[in-house]
Amino acid sequence: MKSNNTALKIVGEMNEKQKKTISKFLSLILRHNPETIGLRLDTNGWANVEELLSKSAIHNIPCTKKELEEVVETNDKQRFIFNEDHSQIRANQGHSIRVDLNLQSQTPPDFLFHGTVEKFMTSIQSEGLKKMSRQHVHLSRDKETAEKVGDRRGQAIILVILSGAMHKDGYDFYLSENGVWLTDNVPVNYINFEKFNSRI
Ligand code: HQG
Repeated sequence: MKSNNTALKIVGEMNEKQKKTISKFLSLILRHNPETIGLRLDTNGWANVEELLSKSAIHNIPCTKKELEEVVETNDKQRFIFNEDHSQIRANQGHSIRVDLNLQSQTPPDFLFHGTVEKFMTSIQSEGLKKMSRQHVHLSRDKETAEKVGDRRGQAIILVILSGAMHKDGYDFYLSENGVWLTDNVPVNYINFEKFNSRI
């Protein structure tokens, strides 16, 4: 009987590894390369859910609608969102392809944080933060998130961004559905390098 229960569990629930695989695949398709599976996003970044699922299955990433719902709902960073009737899905931020997320300019907190690593510092100190391959520079309200972002690449260096001053000087800031602050670029004079410089 025990083995039956286990089997049922495997059929009924996804484990963390399966969810991560699908989440990474969705990031690839919905932020960077929809053409990998022959999918087209509309100008606002939306994909048709049925088409996404059928094309994913053809490309060996089988996923049911229920599993997709579970991945979206439980995603640690709430990376994806459905439209009202769940017939469409898109990424909340992080795109490298050009999409219009209809984000409204907002007043940011006085300070925001950016996590990076030492190897980029010479360049950041001379040209500021650039969006690189994405559509925006990504900033966070809290230090911990910036630390996690930096740690993806090694030992995180946390930069404090004078977002309030930037905004007063006319720079636009946007807040994604999942709480990431976005802006086009951060010139050097709005970055506090004090902590970094005191180490060298
Ligand atoms: C650096 C993940 C040299 C910048 C994360 C960063 C985040 C420069 C890298 C989200 C530079 C770009 C975004 C300059 C910036 N010279 N390097 N002038 N300006 N850089 O991945 O902020 O899991 O595009 O410091 O958690 O690291 O995908 O940006 O190190 O939220 O949802 O160039 O991606 O979220 O890297 O990460 P990225 P990011 P997901």
